[in-house]
Amino acid sequence: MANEFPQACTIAGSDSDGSAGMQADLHTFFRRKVYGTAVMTAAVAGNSYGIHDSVTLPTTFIDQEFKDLADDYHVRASKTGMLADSELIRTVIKNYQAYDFGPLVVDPVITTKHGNMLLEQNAYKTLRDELIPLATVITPNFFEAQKLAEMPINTREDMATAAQKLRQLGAKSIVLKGSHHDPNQKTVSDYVLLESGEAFWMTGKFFPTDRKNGTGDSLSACIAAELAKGNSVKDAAKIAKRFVDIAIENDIAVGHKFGPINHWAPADEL
Ligand code: PXL
Repeated sequence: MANEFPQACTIAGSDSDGSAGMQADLHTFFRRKVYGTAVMTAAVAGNSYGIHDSVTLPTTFIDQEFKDLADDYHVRASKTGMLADSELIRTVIKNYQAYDFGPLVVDPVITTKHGNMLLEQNAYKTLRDELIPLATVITPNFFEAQKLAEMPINTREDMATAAQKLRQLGAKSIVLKGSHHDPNQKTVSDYVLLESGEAFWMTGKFFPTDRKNGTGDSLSACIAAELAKGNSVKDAAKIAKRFVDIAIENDIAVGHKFGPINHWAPADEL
């Protein structure tokens, strides 16, 4: 279709407080001027204090969500977030293989920032062995990278080694998010390993704020949005890092504890 508007899809869980999950992804798509669609896999009830309940959607319903989008929309890039268990991961894989949903950004969500489980205990093996091989890009955080690469990460060299291991799992490119656990650190460095073998660091300021919910979701959603617009993985990763940094830096007062990042922050020129 001539002049078709870029469309992206988040395949993820709904988070009732809007800070993370599907809602953060849709905020990001909107902010990056991409039309956002969503295949809902699960839903959590929570707020800025934590998550208090969750449900998964029936796999037949997820099949229908995929079918309806494929029948009408032109999804040019997609991302996965919370997939809850092995059955849901396999449902998503089956549908992703049946339809053209563009390049896939896999955010290998295992827990929330504050330790609530978003993936059943052993399902990370399904994620690692079955979904990651389909990924155009994976965006593990520090904890997820150590779990998936099966090694501790303490140094910059460890991050580079872990990224190589993650690529051996079959993901084409890796955006490995750096540690931000030291309240005295001044910067956070993410490591990017591209399909070509090119690797580089992305360093941003460390912001000591509690309003960081949805950072990982928004980073991976921003990469998917940029891919939907035709940008390279390299440019998409750089834009996404700046986008979330600006959204963390310009915090908004929403919720009383671990609040959301600010998707309205001035980030038009990236
Ligand atoms: O940020 C990870 C995440 C992903 N998906 C859902 C979530 C969260 C964190 O709270 O609630 C649905």
